[in-house]
Amino acid sequence: MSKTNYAELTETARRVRIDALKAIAAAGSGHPGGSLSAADIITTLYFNVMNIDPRDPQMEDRDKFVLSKGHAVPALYAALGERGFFPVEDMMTLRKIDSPFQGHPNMRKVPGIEMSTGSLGQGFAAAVGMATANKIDGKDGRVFVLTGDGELQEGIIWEAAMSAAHRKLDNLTAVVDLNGLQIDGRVDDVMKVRPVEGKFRRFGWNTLSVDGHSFPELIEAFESARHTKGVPTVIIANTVKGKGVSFMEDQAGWHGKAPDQEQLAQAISELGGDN
Ligand SMILES: Cc1ncc(C[n+]2csc(CCOP(=O)(O)OP(=O)(O)O)c2C)c(N)n1
Ligand SMILES: [Mg+2]
Repeated sequence: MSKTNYAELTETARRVRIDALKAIAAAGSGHPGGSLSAADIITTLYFNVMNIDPRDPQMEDRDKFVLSKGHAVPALYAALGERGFFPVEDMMTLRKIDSPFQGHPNMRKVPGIEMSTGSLGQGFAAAVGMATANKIDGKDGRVFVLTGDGELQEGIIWEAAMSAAHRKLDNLTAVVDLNGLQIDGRVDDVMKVRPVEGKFRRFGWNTLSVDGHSFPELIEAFESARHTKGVPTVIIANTVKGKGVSFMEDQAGWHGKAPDQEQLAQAISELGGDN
């Protein structure tokens, strides 16, 4: 894919959203809201930014992505499948007993998954460790980590953030999926985490703020992060939970609920059809 083929990225993200929703509907459980809000960020990483090879998932010096908000894994399975790590149909066994495609990512079961996550906050800290290891080992690979805004309420995030700045981890780029909602309501009501950008800046990070559904803005931010030396970068991605499906958008009720067949059909039609 050429660096600026936004139409192709849009089409890929459309398929990622549909794959994710189909798998969640087939499972009868899962997390559509956070999968849809992260779909454009994850698509940008896997189809534009990251140095990876689906034929060689363990490639030396590859870039690594950690989905710290592990519940959004349907979007990650879909991106990995669309990118060629495995046939996309395989992920339709989501959450079934004995399937490698469980409701949270398992690095021992699915090619392309770099870290097992699900307990919020831990993936972020693991990514700081992975970026530290690359520095110590002199490896070129970069580390990317995606966290939710509700997830920022976890204390481990801020210890790891402090450590990343202290260690000058300019090979680490974090993205915050700032959709304003968590499991059961607005982040502002449960426990306010704003101002997110100001907090990270005070913790010594380079900060950028983008529309998390704009491929040009995301690509420019990742490029700017790559060229920022001596400090880690966080990209605050302003997103809509449930993005792309009218009845799921900005609704906490769609955090962890599967669509039924009728709702799935409507969602797929709103996303432009199953092709
Ligand atoms: C340590 C921990 N506490 C609680 C949960 C349960 N949980 C799963 S998702 C979620 C809300 C996360 O909200 P946010 O990070 O904003 O994710 P998003 O809106 O992107 O789905 C919670 C509390 C968890 N997975 N881990
Ligand atoms: Mg959120």
